[in-house]
Amino acid sequence: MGERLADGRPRVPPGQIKTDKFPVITYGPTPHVAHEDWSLELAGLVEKPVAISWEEFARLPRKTIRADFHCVTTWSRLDLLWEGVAVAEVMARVRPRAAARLVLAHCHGGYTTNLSLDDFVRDENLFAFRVGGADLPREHGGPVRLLVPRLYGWKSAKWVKAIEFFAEDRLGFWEKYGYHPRGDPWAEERFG
Ligand SMILES: Nc1nc2c(c(=O)[nH]1)N[C@H]1C(S)=C(S)[C@@H](COP(=O)(O)O)O[C@H]1N2
Ligand SMILES: [Mo]
Repeated sequence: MGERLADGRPRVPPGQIKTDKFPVITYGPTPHVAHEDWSLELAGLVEKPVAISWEEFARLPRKTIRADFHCVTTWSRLDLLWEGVAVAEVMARVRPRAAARLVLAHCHGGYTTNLSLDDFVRDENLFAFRVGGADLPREHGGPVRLLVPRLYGWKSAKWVKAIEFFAEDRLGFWEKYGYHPRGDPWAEERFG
């Protein structure tokens, strides 16, 4: 009876409970990042590092997606409407070296999370700056956060400021504390 996704996966992953709220889950204080102080750096194993200022970023083509958000603490918020710049659009501005296999997303405040290159470049992924028709609230990662709806919420790095490309495995903040390196909600990859 539960709703299913196009590929047959249950819409709500195992062990998750639907909520109508959008809880805030942040480790540590909420950083203040003004738009004019925000930029996105693409660095590490790339042919040429780049930094995209807010001004440039705001002129890139935008995309809106409807997505469900699954936190490993077992809440799932369905049907959030996000607006941002597709990861693919940002990736058109940088050439990772052939050896690059994964990225580490770096955030204001020091949080990090790792993603395989394949998980990072998924079609639906955004550098999001609006949610539910309004500017992304600061507590939800404004001015800009990464959105990776296919994986648990801890991969959706708030106040993202840099993407660093690597050849060998690197672990982010929660992954070092024992969270699963990938975090697929349908495989219940909660802990590593
Ligand atoms: N910079 C940063 N990003 C973060 C976190 C954090 O503590 N700091 N928490 C993660 C976790 S565990 C989750 S579930 C989601 C929660 O996003 P929300 O607060 O917008 O619901 O953000 C993720 N991104
Ligand atoms: Mo989370």
